[in-house]
Amino acid sequence: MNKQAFVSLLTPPGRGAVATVVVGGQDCVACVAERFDAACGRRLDELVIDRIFFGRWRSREGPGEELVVCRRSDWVEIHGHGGRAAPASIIQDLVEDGCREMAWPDLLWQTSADPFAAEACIALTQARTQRTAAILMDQVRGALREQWEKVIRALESGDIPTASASMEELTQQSCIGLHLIQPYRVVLCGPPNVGKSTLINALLGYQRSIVYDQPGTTRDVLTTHTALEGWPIELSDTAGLRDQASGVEAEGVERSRQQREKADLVLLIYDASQSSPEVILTEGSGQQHLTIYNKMDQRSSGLDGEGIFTNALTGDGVGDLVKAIVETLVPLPPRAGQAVPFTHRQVKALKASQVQLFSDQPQTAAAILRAAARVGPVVSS
Ligand SMILES: Nc1nc2c(ncn2[C@@H]2O[C@H](COP(=O)(O)OP(=O)(O)OP(=O)(O)O)[C@@H](O)[C@H]2O)c(=O)[nH]1
Ligand SMILES: [Mg+2]
Repeated sequence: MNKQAFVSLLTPPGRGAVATVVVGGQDCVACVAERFDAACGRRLDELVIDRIFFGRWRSREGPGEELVVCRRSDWVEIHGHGGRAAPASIIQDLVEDGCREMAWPDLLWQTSADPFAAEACIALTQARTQRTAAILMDQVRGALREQWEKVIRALESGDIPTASASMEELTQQSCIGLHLIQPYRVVLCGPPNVGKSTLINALLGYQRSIVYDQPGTTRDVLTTHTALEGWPIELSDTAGLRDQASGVEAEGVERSRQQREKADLVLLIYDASQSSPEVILTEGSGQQHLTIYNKMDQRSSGLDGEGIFTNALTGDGVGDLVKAIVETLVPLPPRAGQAVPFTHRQVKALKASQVQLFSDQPQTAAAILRAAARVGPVVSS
């Protein structure tokens, strides 16, 4: 018989000492009570909330297992053996008893009063740096919700200047917010043999790309993940660009072009030992780029180009390059506690609301924001 209860595995799949299964919903205590015998002899509904109790799980198949149960005010946690099989068997027992199994993000989404906090918790599991995690933690604590509500109040009361200024600030921050999980794409390109691969290795701090003193060494696009000043970055090394390339090399040049088109920032690398390096144009004008002259140790006296000078072999100038990359990608990092929209769902709602505001429909703009601040059935990232 179906119960008003759901069950979810909270710990990630794979090896682990302990797995945590959570049972929620109106009938959660009754469901767990059917299976759990506390060693102290008391029934689950008599157990003190927020205290852990050791006992035995009675499984339909097999001998069951010894585990720990903790009754919370709205749900029950079961902490048992880790791995895949042990929690799967507990979940199966509960599903057979009438509980509904739910993926943990859906559980979080459906049980949270604040969808922004729920989305931030989900995103936190994918945050790769402390800096991005700290920004998401601010949203868990309510930064985005507060600002969102401020905009709604301003729209509803007709305070349009405050509403549009706050929305503009949110829109600016969303450019960063959408890169808290998805890294910025930075693509290195330039003529053959200028030191692109050596520079990638210098940025990463280890030998990822093959370096060789002959042109045409890198053929395919090679991507690597790193973090610069706490911002997640995907670095792509590409084949040296030259017009006469043919065969495999020509394919590499074409892939390099495709990679550049997807980039958030293109690093154009030139050889500082040449007085007039061949100019490379970035297709798709308006694409952000930085000009770098590598091999500054062999700098030609005839070179008068402007850019960042590096020596990829010694690391000289690489710090300036990192600084320039970060300042270009993240010109206005959020202040501590600032509201940052970070999912496409939030940004879509914000844009739709702004469109209504521009069309002189503040009440509709407010309604769109209000709808996006309510918990819905679908989780989108
Ligand atoms: N003197 C000097 N040599 C460098 C510097 N950076 C790279 N090199 C050398 O330049 C040569 C080419 O380096 P790579 O990093 O393979 O150059 P690339 O641009 O990736 O070359 P392709 O993949 O063939 O397009 C190697 O012998 C490097 O050791 C530098 O700053 N100064
Ligand atoms: Mg290379």
